[in-house]
Amino acid sequence: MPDTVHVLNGPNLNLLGTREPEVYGHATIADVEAACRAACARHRLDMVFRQSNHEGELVTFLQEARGSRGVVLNAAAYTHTSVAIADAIKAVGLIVVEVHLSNVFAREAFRHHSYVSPVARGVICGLGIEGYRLAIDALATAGGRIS
Ligand code: CA2
Repeated sequence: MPDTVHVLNGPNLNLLGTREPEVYGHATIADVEAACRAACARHRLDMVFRQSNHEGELVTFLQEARGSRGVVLNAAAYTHTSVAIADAIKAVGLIVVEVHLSNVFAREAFRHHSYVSPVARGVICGLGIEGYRLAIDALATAGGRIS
């Protein structure tokens, strides 16, 4: 289990590649999964890749990531609203790398605040699908858990 990375995706990310390509690019969620799988394989890490449109389900996914190497989390809109997701990250005590495809700081003011960032090890935004790969590289080399 410590050799598994969980890649968790929040609401509407299942629609990637179908709308707003100027914001989110042309990659589909299947492309994101394939890129993550290749990155994990390079580091000989197993991967669990999940997407949900439901806040509580994302909380469950985080709880199920206990014991893993870490979590790459794009909580999508819940980033900006969810105390429950922040609490779950604290509760599981894992390394979480927060990822956003778009540069949230170049967008609307409501996207500038994240409930996830204060409980994340690091944050990557604005680099598109590449951000997921960078987050996996970071988890592959980051040692241990957050105590
Ligand atoms: O940039 C990101 O990755 C975001 O997490 C994406 C979220 C947004 O609420 C965050 O502020 C930033 C939105 C994901 C919605 O994805 C769509 C994909 C295709 C078409 C429409 C929405």
